[in-house]
Amino acid sequence: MRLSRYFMPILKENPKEAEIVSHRLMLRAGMIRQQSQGIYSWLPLGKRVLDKVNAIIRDEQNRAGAIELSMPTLQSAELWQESGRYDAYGKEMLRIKDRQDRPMLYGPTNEEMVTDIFRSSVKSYKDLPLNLYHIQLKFRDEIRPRFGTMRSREFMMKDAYSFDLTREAAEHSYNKMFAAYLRTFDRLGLRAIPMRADTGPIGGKLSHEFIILADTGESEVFCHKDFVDFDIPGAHTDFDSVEGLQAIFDKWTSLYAATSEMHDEAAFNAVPEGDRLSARGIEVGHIFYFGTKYSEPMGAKVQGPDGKEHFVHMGSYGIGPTRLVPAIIEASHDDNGIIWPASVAPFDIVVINMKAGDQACDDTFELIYAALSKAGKDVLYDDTDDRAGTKFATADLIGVPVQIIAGPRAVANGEVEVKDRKTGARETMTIEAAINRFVA
Ligand code: P5A
Repeated sequence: MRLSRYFMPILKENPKEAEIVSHRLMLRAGMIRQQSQGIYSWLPLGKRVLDKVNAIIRDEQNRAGAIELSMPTLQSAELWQESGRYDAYGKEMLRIKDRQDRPMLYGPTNEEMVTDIFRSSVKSYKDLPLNLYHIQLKFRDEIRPRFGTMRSREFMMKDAYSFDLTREAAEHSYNKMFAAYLRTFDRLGLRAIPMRADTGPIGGKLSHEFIILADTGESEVFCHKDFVDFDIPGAHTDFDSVEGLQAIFDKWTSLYAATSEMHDEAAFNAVPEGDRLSARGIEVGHIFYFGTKYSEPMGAKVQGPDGKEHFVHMGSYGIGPTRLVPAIIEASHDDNGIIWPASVAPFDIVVINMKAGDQACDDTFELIYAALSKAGKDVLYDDTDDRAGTKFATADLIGVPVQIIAGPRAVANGEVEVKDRKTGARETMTIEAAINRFVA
């Protein structure tokens, strides 16, 4: 991508409305724009990061056996009347009428709709287990939307829904998502700790929130500090192994970890004082097992091996991609801007031509840009005629992991500088060596 032809509206000044660093940096880097309270456009740079986050989420959902579909944002009120949640959900639900005066709503979640899909076609235990997910916009008319896309009214969610014949089988489905979430957040460069959590309007008794420790987090959390160094399940985790996944779940729930709603002061005080971590955190995921809460009122049942009909046991599993992007920034930035983990960086490399218009510089950078792009790298080529200082500031602000920099003097020597955004380390090398480093 040539920066001269890209759309990346950088802000020079700190936006006054932004209270936390991630919101400030997302606005300054031209990643998002607020359209109305708690409703955002994702501009091209932000969209690239969001897509990379979603690709990792999708990859790990698929690995764990979940199947992707796509459900609409607008739902009929009827389904919610069946489950009994239409009235219970309250003011957070955006209620709409269509031209025939039929009550509709902008979905805050999809338990009812997916249960309707399930009951329309699954009739036998032989089709179970089943886990269906989508990555779709949601709307919750939050009383206090704030911190940009961290808590917005319209937001994206990956929501998965599992269906099983028995409670035991449903627990295995829960454990699959539990392990998949640990892997997902790790690949996003985050350490998320599963904590016992309140189930709120979704319901059920078994539930974990996945929390990233951060001073700007909205949740108050309490946990054993050893969680910070626990091992993440590997890429070869067997998601069909009931014992294997139970062992992962047991290990990751063996020590104290709870959000403030579930906090048990006495149990926390039993943790040795030096091991207690009482902190603030950002909830990036939340998983639930709620048994037959939706399947019973909505009549979602299958025939079991005993020939009888059984209401299916369900769970639901949410991750917030549009919250994860600012959460990653909260965890990874410095005074100059964002520092993206390579896995979600909007570009792999930014190449900075310090003197666009100078023939030798232009020729050299065209060559570097072509070679890296051909090798499959996502490259941002700063070919603008901005001052070098502006270019460096922009490159640092947008947080691309690697910068390749040169002006006329370096180019005359056949050299470029390679800068690591995270450490700030700079290395001078030949143009060929720089290309080979990232192509090999
Ligand atoms: C689980 C999947 C649910 O809605 N139903 C379907 C269940 N859970 S939840 O905890 O309410 O939300 C899941 C995740 O969505 C993100 N999230 C938000 N992100 C940005 N702004 C919001 N207002 C918002 N509300 C929820 C969070 O990551 C949450 O863990």
